[in-house]
Amino acid sequence: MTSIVDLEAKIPNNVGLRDNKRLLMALEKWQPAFKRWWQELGPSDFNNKDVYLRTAIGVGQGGWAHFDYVKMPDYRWGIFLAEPVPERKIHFGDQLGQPVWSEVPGELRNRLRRLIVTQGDTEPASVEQQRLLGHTAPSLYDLRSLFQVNVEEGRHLWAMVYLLHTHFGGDGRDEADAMLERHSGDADNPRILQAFNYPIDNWVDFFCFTTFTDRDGKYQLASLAESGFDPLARTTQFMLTEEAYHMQTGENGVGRIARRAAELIKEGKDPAQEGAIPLAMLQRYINHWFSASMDLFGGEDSTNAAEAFASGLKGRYREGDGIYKDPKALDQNYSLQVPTDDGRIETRDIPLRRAMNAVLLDAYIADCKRIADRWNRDIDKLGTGFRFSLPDHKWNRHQGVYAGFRFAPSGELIDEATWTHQHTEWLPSQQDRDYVKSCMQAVREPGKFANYIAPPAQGANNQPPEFEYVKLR
Ligand code: BYC
Repeated sequence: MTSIVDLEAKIPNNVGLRDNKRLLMALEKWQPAFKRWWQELGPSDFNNKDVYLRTAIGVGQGGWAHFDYVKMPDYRWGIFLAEPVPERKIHFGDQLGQPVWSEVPGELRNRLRRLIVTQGDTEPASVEQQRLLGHTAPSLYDLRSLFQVNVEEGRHLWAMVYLLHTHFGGDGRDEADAMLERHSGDADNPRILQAFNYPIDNWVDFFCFTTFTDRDGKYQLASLAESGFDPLARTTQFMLTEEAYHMQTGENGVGRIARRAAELIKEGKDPAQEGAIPLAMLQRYINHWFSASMDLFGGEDSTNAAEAFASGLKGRYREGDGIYKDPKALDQNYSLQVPTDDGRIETRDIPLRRAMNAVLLDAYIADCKRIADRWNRDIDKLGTGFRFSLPDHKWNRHQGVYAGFRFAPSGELIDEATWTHQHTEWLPSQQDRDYVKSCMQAVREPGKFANYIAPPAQGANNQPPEFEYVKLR
């Protein structure tokens, strides 16, 4: 059973919108609000330029996307769900082996809606955070990457809005409207999760965000792709296809900034005198975004997470690959390091189900370590002697069991005075921010790059780096 892709429709889709007039009308009513939001809070000032963009046109392996020049407001934001798996069964939690649901079970309605709203809220949030970045892009190649990420985050919002409209009636429509009413950093009506309220006004933040925060997106989407609620599983599965490019943009971007600094060091120059980013400064940005992104996993000991797992809504990373011994996760414990009020760390065993956020976070941290290793291998070749490291998972946390305690990046519990004295060595200081801002000069000639970033190893869609990725004239 393969779905029919309708690319001619006002809203391209493979969910049979044409045959569901009520839903179609509701979504077509939401569409102008989305377009208004894009004009007002999406990328500023580049909406009349031709950008070489990838557009999702189906869900088949290999040929799912089309590349061409398009003006961003004309981007064809569509609704695409991965192909259904016939006879799919819930493969974890209390309802193991039961058929998956195509409609929302009444008793899970609130919990599911909350998960979908939280996921959906991050998508427009990130576009808002990045709206001014186009003005300082270090190359046309990078400008295109930014806009590619932005339009696809817009499509991911559509993916969640589709679920809300289809499965949650009037409440869902209200939630879809609210997605465009909360705004990143708004004092009265901010985005739900804190990492999405920090402004991203320079490219060092952008590349760290796409490395670490988009990677949280990968892990959250992957665990929702295990869901017993089949429409959510199929939607998030397809979102992951696009998400891979966002993370690559980040990993390559940080790697290219590091490589440029390393090249200058090898030439006997000081990156700080050349408008490039010193490696120790880059490390502080990495520290900030890695720790802020760990907070997005929620508390390590969480009854919400236990219930989401037990009810079959949210599984573990790659649960469906059968890599966990017990798909019910019963009768097992997770050893959690917990700080005590008298200044010690003790190991406490908690039921595995309550540790589902921590289990997902562990997989995320291992992935981030592989990325840092790749950056290190690259700069090692230039002989800088510098090594990036990731701070301990307890460091600088504002959610979960470590919030409210002070740790050194090594994971050692420290007192407030030590933190006050040393935190500017660990996190970007105002001086760092001013310096990074001073490096953000726009470069708009095809094939040229700002002095703080090396060219990419290859261009987008097999085009060369000097391709005219955005037509600015
Ligand atoms: N900030 O039981 P707890 C992406 C709240 S990124 C503020 O410890 P739970 C993307 C929590 O809501 C991926 N509040 O954790 C990336 C709860 O409130 P209530 C986004 C927080 O609920 C880049 C209370 O604290 N997707 O896609 O198990 C660009 C206790 O919570 C935070 C998702 O997040 C926080 N950081 O887990 C574009 C997936 N953490 O109920 C896109 C959907 C916790 O007591 N969301 N709280 O009022 C979820 O699975 C869960 O909501 C969370 C939290 C993992 C976020």
